Amino acid sequence: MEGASMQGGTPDEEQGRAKTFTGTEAQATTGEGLTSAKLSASDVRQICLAAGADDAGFVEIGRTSLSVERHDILRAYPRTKTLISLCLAGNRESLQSASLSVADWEFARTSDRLASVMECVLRRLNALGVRGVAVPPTFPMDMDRWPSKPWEVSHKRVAEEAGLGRMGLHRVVIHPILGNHFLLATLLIDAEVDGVGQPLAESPCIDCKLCAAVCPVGAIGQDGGFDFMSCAMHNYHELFGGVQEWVEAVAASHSAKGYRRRFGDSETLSRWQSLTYGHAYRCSYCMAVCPAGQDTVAAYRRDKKQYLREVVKPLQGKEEPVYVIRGSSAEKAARTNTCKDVRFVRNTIRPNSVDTFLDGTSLLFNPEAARDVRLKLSFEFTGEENRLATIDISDQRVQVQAGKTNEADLHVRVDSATWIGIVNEELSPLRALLTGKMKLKGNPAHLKTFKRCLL
Ligand code: B12
Repeated sequence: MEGASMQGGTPDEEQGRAKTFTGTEAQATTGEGLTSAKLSASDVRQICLAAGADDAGFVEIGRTSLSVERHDILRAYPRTKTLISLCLAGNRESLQSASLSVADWEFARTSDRLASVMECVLRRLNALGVRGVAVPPTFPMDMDRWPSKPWEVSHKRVAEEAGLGRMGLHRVVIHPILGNHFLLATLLIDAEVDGVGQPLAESPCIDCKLCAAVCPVGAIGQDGGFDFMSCAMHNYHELFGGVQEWVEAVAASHSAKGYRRRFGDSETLSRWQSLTYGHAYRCSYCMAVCPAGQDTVAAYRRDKKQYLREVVKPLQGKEEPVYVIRGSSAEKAARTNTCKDVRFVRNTIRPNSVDTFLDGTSLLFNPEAARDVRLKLSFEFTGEENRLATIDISDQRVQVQAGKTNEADLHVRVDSATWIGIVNEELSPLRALLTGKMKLKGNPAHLKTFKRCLL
């Protein structure tokens, strides 16, 4: 198919080939959608910029690198042919502020503005006969899918594929000009776009490692690893990282005094505020300090000491609670900064099936607890989910593989629902053994060791 411009361009082609619409012609087609025509990337980009976006890029639905996303994208909008990645900058200085309320308010306002941009772009495309949907920038997500990934589309992946930027060491997307102080969103539309983007050849990350240095829970590895749990437990403390624990603690408290032993007044009020005024992140320091991108890097390079003094030190020196799981690498990192008040939380990301248990094991693995552990477990799950799996722990790493092995330290044959009950501490392993729901070959103490290696 040939490309076509919305501003006139080539005349109509023979049936089945690309058709060119002027605004007026296209308006007449709004009900049906403009599924057989290609839009010009520069025209759609102009629409996005006019609607207020700072940049926009396009990816076709068939892109191989989107294969992990495709099922969810098509679930959200089955007629998707193109993904439009939109990026909207927040006010950099607000996002760098050591005041959580200033930074959080900026995130909330930027997210609202982004929603308006998406609405505006969709309306203009609708007028041209193009239909589509807007995927929320942040929340709401589809919590019915919890504990599997609840977000519909990974805006970072789409932005990278559209050529808007690349994820830096901190896994936040950096735009070569705007830096990283922006939010992303994705529109799914039913028309093809002529001139899709391609990933940038070079990363705008300047490898300064300030993001790793400022992270209060050590979630950003110097080698590019990212510790999802450490970040989520602290940063998302008022969100899915901590809300379940809070509700369960309220339910388990026998008195106001008992509740107050767990939660300070400021923590209760912080939750009220987050529930009332929109979710509050507890941290975005990695994004705050990132000097990459043409708009910011000059100031950093001009005077690194001043940049550190003005942008990095206020965040490192801020006295605040930092939420960590006891015995985790996050606790170890948080304790290196005496300005931070280490507060303990429990992991409440609980698997609800063998599949989510196996998928989640690497995220919930605690390398700190796995020092000196070398253990291979072979699982045969029976009942509702029939699965074979091998979990191998060595050198403070975990590997989960499909299939059994004869060389395991412990062989576990267990009813799948019973296993999930055991993992979530709702069923006793002893009872499972006595009732024959679980059978072990090898030293049963290995089960305890394995459990200890998970957060
Ligand atoms: C999940 C999520 C988080 C998680 C995980 C972060 C991450 N690195 O993926 C947590 C809670 C830690 C988080 C924190 C933050 N986030 Co966030 N987050 C998302 C979300 C919903 C999806 C991210 C994603 O695509 N992950 C998957 C892949 C692509 O990323 P990854 O780095 O390779 O994956 C890691 C984890 O996600 C995890 N993981 C991978 N798959 C799965 C599956 C499941 C089930 C789980 C639980 C985890 C998990 O393991 C990976 C390696 O450790 C997006 C919104 C969206 N719908 O896209 C916003 C988004 C990425 N977040 C954003 C922001 C701004 C933040 C914060 C600064 C906090 C804040 N104020 O909002 C911090 C920054 C932390 C950081 N350094 O990444 C922005 C980033 C904008 C940009 N310029 O890139 C986004 C795009 C929201 C938006 N609309 O703009 N976030």
